[in-house]
Amino acid sequence: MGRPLSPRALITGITGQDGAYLAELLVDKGYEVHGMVRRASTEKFERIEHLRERITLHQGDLLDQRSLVDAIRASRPDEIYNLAAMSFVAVSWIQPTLTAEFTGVGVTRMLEAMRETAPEARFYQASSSEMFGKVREVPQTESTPFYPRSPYGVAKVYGHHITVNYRESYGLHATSGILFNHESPLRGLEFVTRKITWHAAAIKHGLRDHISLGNLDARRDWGYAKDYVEAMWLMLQQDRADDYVIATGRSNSVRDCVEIAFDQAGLGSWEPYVRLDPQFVRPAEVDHLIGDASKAARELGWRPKTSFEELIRLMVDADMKLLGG
Ligand code: NAP
Ligand code: F7E
Repeated sequence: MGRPLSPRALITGITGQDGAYLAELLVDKGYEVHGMVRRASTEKFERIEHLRERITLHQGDLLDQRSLVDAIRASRPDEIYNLAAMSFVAVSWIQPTLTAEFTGVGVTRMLEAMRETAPEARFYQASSSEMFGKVREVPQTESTPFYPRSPYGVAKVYGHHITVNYRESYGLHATSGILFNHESPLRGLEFVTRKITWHAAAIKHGLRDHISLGNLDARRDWGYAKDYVEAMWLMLQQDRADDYVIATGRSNSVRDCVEIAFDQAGLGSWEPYVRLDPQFVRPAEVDHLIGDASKAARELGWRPKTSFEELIRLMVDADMKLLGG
């Protein structure tokens, strides 16, 4: 059966960084885009404000099966992108069981809702390089064994395996994208790259006089979120559901990020502004996270377009503009 000319997509987590970029990409591609949002006393839809007239929102929560079934029934999606999760690793030690519910069991709830109401749809699960944790090999591929090092990583391993299990048990078109860190001007302020670019801009504008950070030697394989949502879409255009690693294949340290950001903000040397604070050091750290995305290059034709340095510089520029009024 051919793909519909004007397909419908449902995005959970549409108010997040990736949800916003993916919604934009799908709207541009002519999709009818639906998003699932959870109720809050104050709406926080800033990232999708510019798209509000062109998307349809449905109330729902990963903890509430009824709402997931209703969101799928109402949107009748050809593609479901399950991006919703408690995504901040540091908080997963503070709320470990809630993280398991959202980030782990929430995936089963979504798959069950899809099996019941839209079994022909294609499903994307937002898996993570955090599943590799204490890495078993470098670089990591789709066949590298998992060794998660945080409650978040453990929950994502569950979400990954249940996606594969539903694919094999019920023949669902269910794909797991194993994405390494990806950042942007829409990144939450608690994540280290955005924390650094925002503070560099704030210091330059005289709004702050320092930034407190944890482990400056921590390294990650960081890419640009806009490049990565394209990979999500490409995965669901394949006839066969599968697993794909998405990464740049290069790693940089938090220190490298600080150096580039402070240079871009025109602050010169960063040392006088950076304080080390143990509250930002994790109970367990992950080392040597470097992804090998050659399967995605071969089968999807996907390659990262934006280097780490370009990414941090564009994030600083965006924060300079944001704070400069
Ligand atoms: P994000 O900015 O933190 O967005 C998370 C989204 O999930 C938000 O829209 C949030 O809604 C929603 N959400 C959280 N709990 C929910 C619940 N119980 N019910 C319904 N919605 C809920 O995350 P992101 O960076 O865009 O990441 C998207 C996904 O990819 C996540 O699953 C993340 O774990 C995964 N991932 C991210 C990266 C990365 O580097 N960014 C790498 C690998 C995997 P509110 O706005 O209401 O809070
Ligand atoms: O930390 C170190 C910290 O919080 C990166 C999520 O999107 O990517 C993200 O998880 C590194 C860590 O991201 C601070 O110890 C130092 O080593 O930006 P982060 P993360 O934990 O890698 C993965 C792939 C996901 O799936 C997640 O959803 O930076 N670090 N000092 C710090 N980190 C923070 N947040 N704050 C600091 O002050």
